[in-house]
Amino acid sequence: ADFSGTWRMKSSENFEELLKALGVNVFLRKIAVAAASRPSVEIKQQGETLSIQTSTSVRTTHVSFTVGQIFNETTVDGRPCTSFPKWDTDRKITCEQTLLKGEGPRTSWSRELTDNGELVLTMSAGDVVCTRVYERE
Ligand code: RET
Ligand code: NA
Repeated sequence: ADFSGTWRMKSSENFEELLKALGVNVFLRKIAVAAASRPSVEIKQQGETLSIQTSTSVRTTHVSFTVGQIFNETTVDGRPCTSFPKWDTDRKITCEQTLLKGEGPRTSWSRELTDNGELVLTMSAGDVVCTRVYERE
């Protein structure tokens, strides 16, 4: 599967609930939700190595990882963690996160390329799952 491309978000469910589950207060949540409604996502992939830049007006993240290898990133609320991405199917990567310090709900994400060429991102915190669907720009 090739995740490469520039992606535009079509739909998002439960993003605010996700931040709430992570303990982000209502003031910061509203700012984050507004910003995250118009992300720009650029993915470059070479083999099993992906580079993903997610840009919003208030926060831009860049991660680079190889599937099957532990790497450092931050949770969606900005806490440093280690992440372990694995192939779930040949079109879906799932990644469990472990906080470097402190306590919090279990977090993970997945990215899947669907049959119709969309990218589905899920982000989980405890029982809460946020689902964001992207199409190529
Ligand atoms: C935090 C808390 C502190 C204040 C702000 C935040 C903003 C987060 C944003 C996240 C966007 C995430 C996306 C993820 C994947 O698609 C860190 C929650 C402002 C804007 C777009
Ligand atoms: Na997004």
